[in-house]
Amino acid sequence: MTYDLLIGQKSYSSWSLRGWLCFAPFDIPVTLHMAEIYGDTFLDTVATFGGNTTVPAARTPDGGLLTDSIAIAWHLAEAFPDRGLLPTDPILRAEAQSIVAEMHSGFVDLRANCQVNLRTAWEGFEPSDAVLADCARAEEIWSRALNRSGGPFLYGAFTLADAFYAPLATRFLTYDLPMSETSRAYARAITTHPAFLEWRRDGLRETQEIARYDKAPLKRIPFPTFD
Ligand SMILES: N[C@@H](CCC(=O)N[C@@H](CS)C(=O)NCC(=O)O)C(=O)O
Repeated sequence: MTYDLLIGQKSYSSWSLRGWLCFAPFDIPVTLHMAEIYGDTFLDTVATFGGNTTVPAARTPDGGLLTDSIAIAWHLAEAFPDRGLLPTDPILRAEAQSIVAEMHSGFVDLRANCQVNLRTAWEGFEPSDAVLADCARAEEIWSRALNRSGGPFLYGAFTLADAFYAPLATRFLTYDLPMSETSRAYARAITTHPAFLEWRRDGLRETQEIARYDKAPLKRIPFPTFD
């Protein structure tokens, strides 16, 4: 009973990271397949897999095709109801689903201006007011959930909500965006989770750099690892 998941480069593909984190933290078996985002063969690889122009895409063990991260998340929550993908309390579960949906459709300025890059951090990035507004909304969502749960994740244990906010947490680190101590502790919990560490370790072995994600002339500094 193994799923197949098509992903992009691990250092850069934020939606692929979300896809992976819908499986690995919950011990759901998955075989990864690679499509190189912004590469010449990307669209052909996605089409051959059965996807629709973007990654991640997933094939279920019984032949279902899931062409969007949020469909993967909701399918797995339904298929594995006892693995803690969502909080059991109905109100918390509804709220977790709401913030996943908000992540999926929102944070446009933060996502457009601060691309995921797990290979480095940048010194001296100056966020626009629109990016800062997205940061403030993330801060609001995280602090509400973390103050209630006590952490380390939004609903205590790792859930799909954390899978969806993980790439945002890495953006705060890569671009040194303003965050409270509560959010910093959250970013630490995300980036020291074993499934994230495995993903980033593989990503650092990838040799290709995506030129459009380069923030030169900003200076490269190490991605924080909380060692
Ligand atoms: N709504 C999609 C968005 C996926 C998405 O934009 N993925 C990016 C990779 S991080 C992609 O495939 N980009 C390639 C392209 O748009 O050409 C989902 O949630 O699955």
